[in-house]
Amino acid sequence: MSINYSERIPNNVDLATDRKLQRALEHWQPRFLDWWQEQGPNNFAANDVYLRTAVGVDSQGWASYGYVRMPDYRWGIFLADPVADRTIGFGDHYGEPVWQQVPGELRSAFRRIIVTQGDTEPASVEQQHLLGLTCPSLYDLRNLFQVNVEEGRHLWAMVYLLHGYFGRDGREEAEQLLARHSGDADNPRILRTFNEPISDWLSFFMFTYFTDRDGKFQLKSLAESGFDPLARTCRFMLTEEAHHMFVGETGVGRVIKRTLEVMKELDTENPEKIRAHGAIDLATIQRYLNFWFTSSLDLFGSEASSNAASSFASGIKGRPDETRYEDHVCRDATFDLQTPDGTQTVSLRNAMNEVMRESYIKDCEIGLKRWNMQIGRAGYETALSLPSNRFHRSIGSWAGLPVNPDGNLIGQEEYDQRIADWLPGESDRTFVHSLMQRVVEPGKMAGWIAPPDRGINKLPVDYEYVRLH
Ligand code: BYC
Ligand code: FE
Ligand code: FE
Repeated sequence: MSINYSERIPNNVDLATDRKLQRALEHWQPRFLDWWQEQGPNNFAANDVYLRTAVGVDSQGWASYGYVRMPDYRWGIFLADPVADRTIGFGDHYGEPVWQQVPGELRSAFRRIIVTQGDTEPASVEQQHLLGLTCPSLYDLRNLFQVNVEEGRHLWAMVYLLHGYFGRDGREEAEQLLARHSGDADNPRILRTFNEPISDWLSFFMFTYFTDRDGKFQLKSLAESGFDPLARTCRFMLTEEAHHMFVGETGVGRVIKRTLEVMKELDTENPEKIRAHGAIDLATIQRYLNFWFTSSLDLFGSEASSNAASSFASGIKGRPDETRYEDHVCRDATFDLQTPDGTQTVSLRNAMNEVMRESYIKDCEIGLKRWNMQIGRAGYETALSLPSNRFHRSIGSWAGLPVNPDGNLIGQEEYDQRIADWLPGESDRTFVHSLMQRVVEPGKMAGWIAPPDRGINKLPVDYEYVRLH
């Protein structure tokens, strides 16, 4: 299905044939733009940015590239093409035809999950609101904005479902998605990670590597949903998501590359000397990694969860890549959870959050392997690692416990003494912030990050990705 760009809201859902829905969304559109203006990258509203915009939903050639001023970006509603005769792939309704409407008894559960998903999208734009002012290069500035406009579009994706399938309740939720704000003391975003500040680019790269990857896994599990419009929306969102994680993986990789260059040049592994030379020592990179990885682990919810069990049973949310599993019903299967009180055997359905978290962790390992190969090739033995999934948790059975990065319970006193080695502290943040100086000459990079291997869409690295004048 091709995308209609002649309408106020670009879409491939035949919006023009549903006047009521179209009017409701056209009413929401200026509120979205006001929100973007206030909470988005508003210092750059007048600049041309070299962005990709979705023009179709095929995997081949789905995007077109060109200069756009961000407030003029064509945010729209794009669903992946329907799969003929699709059936529900998991849970109690396994094998039944998918739903084109939300079953009445599942309304509030679906609404809750769509709202939670929708809440994260504008939250991330808010978190990254000021980053453009300290960009390490025009290339990175453009990537930040690409991620921002697409997270804005992901909000549209969820608002379309709320308006289209949840009536007045859905419209009210859509308003609330613009009213909550990241870090707001009175009206914060729903999930903790989306209230954490992202005020430096190392955090941005860690966030796009680890937290956007939670997005990938949550979207994959919603792409299995029995509610077909949700599944199709999420399938297309995943196409966009790949670039966000690319920004994270290559961003962290380039920071490491620059650090290794400085280590070679000075012939030292001494963090102070590396810092004095304007690069970020590997121990600091590890601490940032520890923070964003563990915060993102919390986004999967508790290990044992009755919400997760009923989402799976009722066909709301499957496992990422559900087809790879043999048993799609999981009525009798069990799962052994490692809790602070020892091994606890629970029903597999109740452990679905943990199943997802495990596949997420495996996916996280891939980038770590690549980064460690870089370090190894440079002749150093230091390796970055993912801390234990029990470390620094705020959700689930390990929440708030003094656990070290190896996963062992230790005394609270020792934990408090060692925490500065494991998580970014005041002095780390002050140092990293001191490096955040804006570099905007085409092709130039800040001193703490190596240039990318290649530019965007086959253009050179020194292309003027954002026109600042
Ligand atoms: N922070 O049974 P439980 C993305 C709450 S990222 C605060 O353990 P459940 C993106 C939970 O809400 C993908 N609260 O968990 C990335 C519940 O509260 P209520 C986002 C939390 O329900 C980067 C209570 O604890 N998408 O797209 O099985 C940039 C008990 O819950 C947290 C989704 O998350 C937390 N970390 O699962 C841009 C998908 N964790 O209801 C975008 C939709 C749990 O009792 N969401 N709680 O008041 C879901 O599927 C589920 O809501 C969750 C939680 C997986 C988040
Ligand atoms: Fe998103
Ligand atoms: Fe994303």
